[in-house]
Amino acid sequence: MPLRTIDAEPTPISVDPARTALILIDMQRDFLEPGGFGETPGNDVGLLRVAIGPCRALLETARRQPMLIIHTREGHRPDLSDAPPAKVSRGNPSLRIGEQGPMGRVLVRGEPGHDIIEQLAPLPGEPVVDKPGKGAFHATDLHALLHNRGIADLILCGVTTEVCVHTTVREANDRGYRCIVPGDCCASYIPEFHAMGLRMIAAQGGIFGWVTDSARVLAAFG
Ligand code: TIU
Repeated sequence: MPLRTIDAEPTPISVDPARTALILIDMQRDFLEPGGFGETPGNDVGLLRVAIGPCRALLETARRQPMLIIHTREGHRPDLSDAPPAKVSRGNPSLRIGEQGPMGRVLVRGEPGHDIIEQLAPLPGEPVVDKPGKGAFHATDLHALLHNRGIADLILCGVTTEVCVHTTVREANDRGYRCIVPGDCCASYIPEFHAMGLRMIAAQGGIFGWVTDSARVLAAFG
């Protein structure tokens, strides 16, 4: 495939679409809609909705490319056997993981809150990786899926910037993938962490990867 050059910080980056994966991280009702896990510590979940439109634009463009598209979901088995007690017991949330909320049991697989929001619903053939942690590589088969398709570069979108997106970028960087993060396709409950999280990725000559935005990715694939 001809290479596509995406303008980015700290430098432009050229990618082969057939060796690139778009990974949409945890765009789930539990994080983006009221009554889910994201709201339980007192967060304003409305702050994350700005990422939906840009993610959708990238998803539609990626679907026209020979590009692997992967969706992830954070959540636990119904018996919570894969939920570390330290994760379940931390803080003073309005509902704990596994407790019943308006979208079913909080952060539990198979519950309505665990679903990906309808605007970004996976199509048949787009793998969905269920992950028990923040990073999408921890305790999942993501690395195998990428390796089997010869993927070298990742475009990472989703929520939240400094938690699951950042952890996944760090995991991917240590595994040798080049990570490209369109900042407007990510969002956080804590806006200054979003801004700093993006700066951390591109600092020091791109210590974890490249930062761009949806318009510059669309221009490269247009
Ligand atoms: N997906 C993800 O980022 N999980 C979190 O728990 N994020 C928070 O910011 N809480």
